[in-house]
This record gives sequence, structure tokens and C-alpha cells, in this order.
Amino acid sequence: MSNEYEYGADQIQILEGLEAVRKRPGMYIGSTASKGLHHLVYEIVDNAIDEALAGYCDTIEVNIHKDNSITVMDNGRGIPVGLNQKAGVSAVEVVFTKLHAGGKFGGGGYKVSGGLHGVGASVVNALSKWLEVEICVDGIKYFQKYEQGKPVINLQEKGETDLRGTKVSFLPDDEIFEETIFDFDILKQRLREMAFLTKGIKIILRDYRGEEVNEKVFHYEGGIKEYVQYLNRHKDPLYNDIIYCEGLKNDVYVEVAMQHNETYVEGCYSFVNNITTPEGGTHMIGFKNALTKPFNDYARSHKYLKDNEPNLTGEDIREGLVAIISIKLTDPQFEGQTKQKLGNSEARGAVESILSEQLTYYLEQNPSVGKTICEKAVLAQRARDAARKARDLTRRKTALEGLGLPGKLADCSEKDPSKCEIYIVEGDSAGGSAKTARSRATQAILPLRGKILNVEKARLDRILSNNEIRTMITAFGTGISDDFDISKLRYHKIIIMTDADVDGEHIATLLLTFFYRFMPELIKEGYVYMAQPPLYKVERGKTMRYAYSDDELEKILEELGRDGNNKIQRYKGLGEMNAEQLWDTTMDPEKRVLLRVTMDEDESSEIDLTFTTLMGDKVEPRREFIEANAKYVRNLDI
Ligand code: TSJ
Repeated sequence: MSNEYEYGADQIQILEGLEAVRKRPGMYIGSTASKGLHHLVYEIVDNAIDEALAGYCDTIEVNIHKDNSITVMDNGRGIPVGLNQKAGVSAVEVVFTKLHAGGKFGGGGYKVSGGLHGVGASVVNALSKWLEVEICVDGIKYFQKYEQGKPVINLQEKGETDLRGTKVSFLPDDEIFEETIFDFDILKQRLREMAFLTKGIKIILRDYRGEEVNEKVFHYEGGIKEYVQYLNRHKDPLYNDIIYCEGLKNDVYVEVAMQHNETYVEGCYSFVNNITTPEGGTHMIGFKNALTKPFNDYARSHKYLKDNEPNLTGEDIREGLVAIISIKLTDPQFEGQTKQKLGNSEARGAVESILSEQLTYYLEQNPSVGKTICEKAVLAQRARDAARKARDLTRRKTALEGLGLPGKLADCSEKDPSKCEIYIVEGDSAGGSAKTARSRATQAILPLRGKILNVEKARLDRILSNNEIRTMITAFGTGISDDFDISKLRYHKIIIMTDADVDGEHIATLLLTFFYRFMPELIKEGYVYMAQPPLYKVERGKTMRYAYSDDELEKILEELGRDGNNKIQRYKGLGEMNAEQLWDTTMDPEKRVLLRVTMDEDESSEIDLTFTTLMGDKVEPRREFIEANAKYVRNLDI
């Protein structure tokens, strides 16, 4: 066999590898919708982050161009351009044409990022219409171009340069992706997260698609300490310090930053090799274990906990705690249905021993912080006790009353939950109209009086004693928190119907916050919706039209003719509509518009913030939330 023939054979095998990626893109990037599209950028950026973690680069630029192509650039050593003996082509070409080639070449180049979909640059190449790479190394600029994963220009020199680094540009292939428009905010969020998780790195994101360049720079010398500060930025911290622990054990590098705030909600987020693990896993177990012993020992020795009182639970200690747990290890194993749960057993031990040792030391050094946390945890312990009693009471009550449904509920006659809807309506008067208007077979109405309890500001015992909330829990049939059972849900559409004003929006947010905290499955499973009442009614002679936005009003006026014969009414609340109008505009399944409330598990730290923001006392963030409101509700029926 001649050498040339061998080379060709090698090449064919490589191309087959990438054909597989194009044939089944979902296997490699999860989806070909928006999520998969954005994933392409993270794959490339991950490679530059690795270079930063190895200590060779400190700046990464990401540019979105007018044609929705992307450029990612770093100032690192440059991908090696020399011949790869085994593959018979340059190392660069191996990176872009061989599956799973990331970091396996060269000396000492280890790969820590990736893991979940850490499939590397070749997958991005395979799924791009074109991809160009430019490498500046030892004073020379190299260039290569690919189309749909295949080299169309071989690696070649392109003059001299003073620069150093790697630049990769690509255009996602519209034959593969349903969605090819990049969302600035999605990239912004993930790149910010990457910057927090990689202290010292500077990540610059620029969007060239608008009239003016939109630029964001993320640079956090404090790393995850600054991340915790950021997550608590609209809350009142219980103490000024951010507790920080760091160490290396069993080849696992562990970093933890944490700080309590005055709320009762826990916000602990874990990452493995810079990838979020919403379902936790061994590192999270290690974290939780590591909190209990040091705090209980400390609370007992300092008499915050009396001898006859039981130990604080992890939950007590984590009340109001915001924490980032970030670990790095070479061979992460992910488990569970969605492969988002860390399985490596050495991670548990590493986190547990590093954190508990350093926490014990920290508490001895910082007695005032120790006191503050212990006192909060002791209060949490008492509230938990009271909540258990309240819950027992609720349970006993339902048992006594049988399937006693709340009196205010106008239930539907249909029993199959998949056909049933419940409208949660703001105010008794709108509730009355809705009861008249509804389709009795499938639509139930539950009017709520005034504002419901802000669950961000109350512990479980108070929440469970709130009438509006108990009424909802009973109507849904699911129970709550640990008792929650989605199979008992009585309605597969839970529709929040509030006035289209700031108050209505506030009530909707209070409800969503309650669902998110205590019945998150409702949102995850897509059972929660927002009704969209119209903003305007336009009458002209016998014609009557409704507008759901200012744009739509303009369109209608354009259609009908702009003269003095239009009577425009602005609806300030649901109460201004009679039953028939309410049915026509907002409740008739044939005509209405519903927004489905969704959440992305990867974004839970941000969603948490979004909800909290509106709930807080600080006025400015509340306005921001209302503006961002449309982000977590996505259009459904239209
Ligand atoms: F792979 C890629 F295209 F996705 C990509 C890689 C994209 C970007 C923006 C940057 C990079 C990249 C790779 N930046 N820096 C590196 N470094 C190496 O590949 C490298 C260089 C030298 C050595 C060595 O051992 O000398 C090892 C490695 C892994």
C-alpha cells in the first residue's frame, strides 16, 4: 500500500465521522433549535477558556456579525499548526475534522471544560455552512477554510503578524438549524457566567447587527465570589463577607463561595468544569454534608443551640443562602435521564473535606458571622417545626372534608384533567364575569381577593396559613413542596388572568413566584399560562375590534380608516368588560391568546433572580423586571 493511498483512506474515515454529525446533529448538540444554535458558540468559547485555564490567554472576544456569523478570538498560544503524525494532516485540521479530538494532541494540553456536550470544534465545523480559522503563532499568520466540515482551502501562511492567538469564524448551516439568528441576551448570560467561573478572564461580546455596536465586557477578578455578590445584588446580605473556600483533593479542584441574605429562599448553584449541573450530584451532596457538622458543632459550643434542642438540618442552615459550588476534574461522569447530575464519587469527598475543614476555621476566625448564621438557622428550625404542624393540620382537614373544594371555586363538570382549565382571576368582580362567561364543562374559575402573600418574604408556616394559597392548593389537588404529586393535578391548564396594568402584573408575578418555589413541576411541565386580555376596543359603526397591543391598535386604525368615526376605549381592567366581551376576547379557546410560562433549567440562577427582583422592596429592580417580563413567557397559541 502506498503512503498516498493510506492518507486517502484516513481522510475518508474522518469525513464519515463528520457526516454522522450532519445526519444526526441532535446527538451531538442536543437540538437544532435555538438552544443547539447557541451551543455552537459555547463549544468554541470553551476551547479558548481551556487555554485561559492552562494560563496562556486572558482575553476572549465574541463577535456577532450582520449575517449572523460568529467570530471567537483569543490571545493564547494558537492551535498547533504542525503535522499530526498519526492523522497525516495538521493538528489544526485534526481539531476541526476529527470527532472528540479536543486537547488530545500536543504535550500537557489537558481539557477540563466540556463534559455535557463537550464534543468540540469538529462538531461546530460539521454544522457550519463555512468555518474559517486564523492562527497567529511565532510571527506568522496561518489560515484555513472549511465548508460543511470539509477543507476547501488547506492550511496556509498568510503573511506576518505581531499578534498571537486563535480566531475562529463560522456561519451555522441553515440546512441544519431551524433557527439561525443569535440572541444577544442568551449569549450575554452564558458568557457572563463563564467569566464569573473563570476568574481573571476578560470576555467581550459585541453585536454588529444593529445600527450601533452593542458591547458587553465581563471581567471578574473575584470569580465566583463576585458571582455570589451579583446574585445577592438586589437583596440584603446578612453579613458583609463572602465566605470562600478553595482547594485541591483527589485531583478535584474545588471552589465554593457563599453568603446568606435576609430572605428564606435557598439559591445554591453547582458547576462542573464550568457547566451548570441543575440536578446536582456528588459535588452537591458533598457541599450539603459539609455545612451540617461545622455549623452544628459551632452552634453547640457557642450555646446558640441548647443541649436539649435537636441538630440544625442542612435545610435550616441553607435558608437564605446563596452559594456557588464550582469544581473541576478531568473525567466527569454525568448520570440521570438528562445527563446533568454528576456521578464521580471522588467529588463528594473532595468538596466535603475541603469545605468542612475551611468552614470550621472560618467560623472560629469570624464569630460575628458565625453568630448571625446560627441565629438565622435556629429561627428556620423553629419555623420548620411550625410549618410541619400547619401542614399536618391542612392534611387532616382535607381528610375530614373529603374532597371538599373551596367554596369560591366554580369547578368544571369534566373530570379528565387534560381537558380541564382553571382560571385564576384577580378580584371578585372579574371573577363574577368569568363565571358567567365560561364554558362550564371544561373551565373552572377561582377568584382571588386582592394581593396574595409574597412568598419570598414569608416562611412556609405563614404561607400555608394564607387563605388564598390554601384555596389554590386544594383546587389544584396536588399538595405542595415535598408532598407535591403532579399526577393528582386536576387541570392541565392553569391560567392566570389579571388586569393588563402594573398591579395585575404584580399579582401575576406573586402567583408565578409561588408556583416556582413550591410547585415548580407545574411550570416545568408547561401547565401554567397567562391570559392576554385586550388593551383596547375600537368601535366603528357596527364593527367592533379588539387590540392586544399598541401596534395592533395602529394596524386596526389603519384598516378601518383614520377619521372621527372610531370610538376607542382603553381597558384599564378586566372589570370593564362584560361577560360576553370577556369570553370573546380572553377566554374562548377558539380565539384567545395564551402565553405559556416556561423556564429553562440551565437558567435557574437567573430565573430565581428575575422573580426575586420584582418581589424585593427596592423599586428600581422591580421596573426592570416588568420590562424583562416578556422573556420568560413565550407565545403559544398564535
Ligand atoms: F478549537 C477551536 F477551534 F474551537 C478553538 C481553539 C477556538 C478558539 C477560539 C481557540 C482555540 C484555542 C486552542 N486557543 N488556544 C488553543 N490552544 C491549543 O490548542 C494548544 C496550544 C499549544 C499547546 C501545547 O501544548 O503547546 C496545546 C494546546 C491545546
